[in-house]
Amino acid sequence: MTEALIVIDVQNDFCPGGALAVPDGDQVVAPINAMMARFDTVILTQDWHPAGHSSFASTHPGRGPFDTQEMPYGQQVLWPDHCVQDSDGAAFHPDLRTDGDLIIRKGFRPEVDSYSAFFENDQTTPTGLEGYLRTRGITDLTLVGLATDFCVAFSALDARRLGFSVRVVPEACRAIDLEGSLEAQIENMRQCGVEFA
Ligand code: VGL
Ligand code: ZN
Repeated sequence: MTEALIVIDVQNDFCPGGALAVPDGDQVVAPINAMMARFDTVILTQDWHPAGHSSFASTHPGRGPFDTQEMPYGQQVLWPDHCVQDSDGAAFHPDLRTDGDLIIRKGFRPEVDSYSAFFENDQTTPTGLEGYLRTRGITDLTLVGLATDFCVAFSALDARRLGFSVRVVPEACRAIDLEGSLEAQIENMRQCGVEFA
């Protein structure tokens, strides 16, 4: 009862054919569905951007996807338009089980991106997930989904900072891997006490 499974952003736009496709992103669906049966508490997150979001390269004239942009809150990678609210791309993968307890949407404020399920990229605005977990007595988190080196890693690192015990299951995650970001984030997570299994 003190454990939760957190399923990060298993949405069409992060799967093959999607706007920000993660290589083999759809391969996480079967292992995640199987894991869901073993947890009392299952939480899903959904990247949920308004059109013209500040994380979209198309919003910044002269900039392209995967460029880096200085924002008031720090460096931000610019992405292709993805997970636009109510679009097919923002929908969960059609084979993913979505009968979890809570769905957290994130990245809906036009001016701030949100990789983590806990805090927006300004690292101060909470999503409310911490309160949900604490009020239910949950202390141990298992994280799976997309992408390992962005939304999964940021969520895992915030969870450790907040004092949760955190496990990431590589078999049920896939990475974008921009300029070595996968290796760097795995090392980061290890140093912060994230377990892998
Ligand atoms: C993600 C980039 C932009 C993710 C979301 O889910 O990892 N990455 N938005
Ligand atoms: Zn996004």
